[in-house]
Amino acid sequence: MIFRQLFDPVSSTYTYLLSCEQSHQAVIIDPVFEQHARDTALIRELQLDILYVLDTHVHADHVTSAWVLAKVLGAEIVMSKHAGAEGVDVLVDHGDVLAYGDCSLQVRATPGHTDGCITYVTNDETMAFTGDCLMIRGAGRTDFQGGSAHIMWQSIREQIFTLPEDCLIYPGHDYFGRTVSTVAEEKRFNPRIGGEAKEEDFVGYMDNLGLAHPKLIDIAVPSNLKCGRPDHDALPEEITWGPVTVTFAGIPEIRPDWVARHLDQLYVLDVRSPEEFDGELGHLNGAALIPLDEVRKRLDEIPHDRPIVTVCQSGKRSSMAAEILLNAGFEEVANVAGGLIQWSRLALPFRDL
Ligand SMILES: N[C@@H](CCC(=O)N[C@@H](CS)C(=O)NCC(=O)O)C(=O)O
Ligand SMILES: [Fe+2]
Repeated sequence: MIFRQLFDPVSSTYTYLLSCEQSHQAVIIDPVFEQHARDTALIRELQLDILYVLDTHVHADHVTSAWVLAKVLGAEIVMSKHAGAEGVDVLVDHGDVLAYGDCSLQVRATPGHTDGCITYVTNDETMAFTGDCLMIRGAGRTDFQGGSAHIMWQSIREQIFTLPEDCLIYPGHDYFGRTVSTVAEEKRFNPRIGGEAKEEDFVGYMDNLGLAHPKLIDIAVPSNLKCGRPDHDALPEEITWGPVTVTFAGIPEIRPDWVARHLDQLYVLDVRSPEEFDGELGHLNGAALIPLDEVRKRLDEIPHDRPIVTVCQSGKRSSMAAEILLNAGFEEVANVAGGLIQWSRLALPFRDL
């Protein structure tokens, strides 16, 4: 299985990407709105076909990107039928199974943090995505959204602690940088429900957490009850001047064949050395040469009236140049993916025929 754990540092949320190795059919669990571009870049680079976007519950602290991802990737939104959300494509309940290629996730109802909380368990029972039910050495709060410490006690004891001892626990959040635990570890060391804890110990602990409400609760809950669907169905703004995609590394890249057809409307910045510029690989018609080492001090030579595409031998130095230009305030900038090596491989023209 292909597996990635992603993090949103603002809300301390973990997002999980799970995919079947053979078919590349995949699911994403608990994606965060502000991270949708990062997540789609990774999904594109790993060539995953997202079938389902899953939210473990209606979050109170951040807005989900479920609606955006479902729209952009053509996936279906999945939530518990007890969550009360509208716009859900697949309403699931305890015992349901969601398959992606040769892999599947079993739905376990684990209410307590909210009524509609789900724990997703992989078919081999090696991983459990517990959302805000059992967390690493903690548990999701139970003081709003229909929460109940008594119900959470039951959920954890009956649905999570009954999993194999070495089953990995992947929570919805961690506020201290911890990434993963196991059933055995939490049974032993969880300070709220581990060891000899009895129900009244757990409930007493949970009822006295004394946490302030999440800062975004008044925005997040109404929005998540619509699966993060924005007003007027506004999709996130896209780059419109050319076919630019931002990579998982955060670099705006542009398709070289489009660049070849639009050379006269672009400022082509070649950042190799003068020797390479006049060397074997050649250079693009009309390209300006500023070696990468000099870009920072020669910014005033670069025009602001048209998009800039940066180019070098393999697209590495030019991606650094693109970053320098973006940081310097140039807005329409992209790196020519694969550089002149790829340009040459594609037999794109170097000069007017
Ligand atoms: N300070 C955070 C609070 C986040 C919060 O309350 N998180 C919930 C999950 S939605 C929780 O259960 N936290 C458990 C804990 O902090 O121990 C915020 O303002 O967003
Ligand atoms: Fe939550």
